[in-house]
This record gives sequence, structure tokens and C-alpha cells, in this order.
Amino acid sequence: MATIRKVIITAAVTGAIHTPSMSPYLPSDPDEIAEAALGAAEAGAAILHLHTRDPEDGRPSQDPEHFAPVLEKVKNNSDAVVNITTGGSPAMTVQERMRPVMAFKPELASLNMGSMNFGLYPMLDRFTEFKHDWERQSLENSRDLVFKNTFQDIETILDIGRTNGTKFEFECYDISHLYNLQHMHARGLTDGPLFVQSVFGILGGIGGHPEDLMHMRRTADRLLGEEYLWSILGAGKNQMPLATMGVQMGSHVRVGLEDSLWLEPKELAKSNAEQVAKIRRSLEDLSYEIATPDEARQMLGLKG
Ligand code: KMH
Ligand code: ZN
Repeated sequence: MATIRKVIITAAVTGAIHTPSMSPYLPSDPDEIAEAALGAAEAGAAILHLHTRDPEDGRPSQDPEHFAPVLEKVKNNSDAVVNITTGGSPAMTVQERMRPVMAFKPELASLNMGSMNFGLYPMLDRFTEFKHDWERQSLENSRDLVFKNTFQDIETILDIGRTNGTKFEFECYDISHLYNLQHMHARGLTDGPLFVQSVFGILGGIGGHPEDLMHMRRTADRLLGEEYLWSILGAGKNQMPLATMGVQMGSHVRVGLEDSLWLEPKELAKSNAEQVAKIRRSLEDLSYEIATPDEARQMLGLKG
């Protein structure tokens, strides 16, 4: 069968949603995060979406001092595209969340396209034992948490990107976020091609039903036309099913322990690389090719 097209795999290595007590495989200190990122790149991820944690207790951290050793090791040992979070943890201020992108001027960074509820507390039904108080507290606190991404916040981060040559992974958790992106683009605040990461299955955003995916796709097509590259992020159990469905509708894919701790239902992923290898196998079975980092740079128009 002829090759159809190249698919960009992003690995989101540790994030800020899951906590160390939920899985012994969640990378926590800088060395673990760097090793996990390099393993994911080796397995086929062209883009590494990076957060860091405080090595003391695994708490999410946007301190550039925690990013520096991760970035140094990743850049010295791989040519993968580094994508630094500006989402940090939904509980942090926007100023805190922007610190590493301002410090390191990466070629790619995440940008969350609207304010929303961000309900993590249902995880308290599944996870009951926590090593650190902050872990339970962060889930509890999400009952009364707004993940703040006002128009002003978005414009501030876009401005940093324009100054530093950083392009964005636009994280869209709902239909309204696509409208927000269209609005920014129409005002000339973003450059194409737009890399739209549509996020499914976060409580507070759109769900993980195939109809949700279809609706996001149709709306993005209508609003953004030829101007965008589409990628799929399914949270938790949605990860692999939505990625394989999306790719057949033209998307790129994101996996990684930030988004799901699982390889199969009831089987924890032992590494980010395992998830990358799994989606890669599925894609190659369907005769898709995996994009290299340089191919991803070219497709996304990154500075390199
Ligand atoms: N944890 C994801 C659902 C960010 O880093 O900007 C969202 C995320 C946010 O990746
Ligand atoms: Zn993230």
C-alpha cells in the first residue's frame, strides 16, 4: 500500500496533572524527565512537550532552574523539537507559567486558548494513597479552580512568542477556543500554519466521544481553513482510541504520561516511550509515516 502522509508524534512527558503517587513511572526529578524525553524521542516522538517538577517532592514547577538541566540534557542528546509549557499547572498564576518560555525562548511552546473549569477531583475515586499532602490537595482544590487564560493573557504570551521567534501549540479544549484562535489570527497576532492541539476528555472541556472529535474537526476546518495543522490529545482512556481515529481524519497525535498514565485499561505505561511505540505501531500498520523532528519543523514553520 502506498504511504499516505507523515504524522507528527508529540510526547508530553510529565505535565502537572498527574502526581507521583499515581504511578511509579511518572518522571519527577530533572534527570528522570530528561531520560524519559530522550526515550520518547528515540521511540519516534518528533516533539517533546516539557514541564518540570520540584525534585524535593514532585510538585509541578515553572522555575527555570528546574528546566535548565532538563533542556541541556535533551538538547545535547537529541534533535527533537522542544515545546515548553506555558500552561504549567492550572493552579499557577499566568506570570509564573510564562517564566521558562521567557528564559529559554524555545522554538515551540504551548498556549491555552481560553479560561475554563479544570476538574481533577474525580481522580480521588481512583487514587486514594498519596505520599505528599500537596497531591491530594491539588485534586481537591480543582473543585473550585478556574484555569485562567483571558484574552489579555493569550495576547501577552503571543507577544512573547513574536519577540522571541517562538511558535505555539494552541491547546483548544472546547469549540469556543477555536473561535478565540480564529479571532487572534484575524487580528494578525498569529502566524500560520497554526498548530492546533485539540484536547478531549478534560472535565470542564469537550468530552471524548467520536462526535466531539468530528465537531472539533468540522469547526476548525470552517474557521481556520487551510491555515492549520491538527493534532489530537485524548486524556486518560481517550488517548489511544482518539489518536487512531483522528489520524485517519488527517490529524497528528500527542501521547505521553502528562495526558494518560496508561498503556492499556488497567495497565500502567512503564514509560513515555512505551506509549510512543504503541501509537507508532498503530500508525505504521495503517501505512502512515512518522515525521522526523526536521520534517515537523518544516511542517510547522519553526525557527529550528
Ligand atoms: N495537560 C494538558 C491537558 C499546557 O502545558 O499548556 C494540557 C497542557 C497544558 O498541556
Ligand atoms: Zn502540558
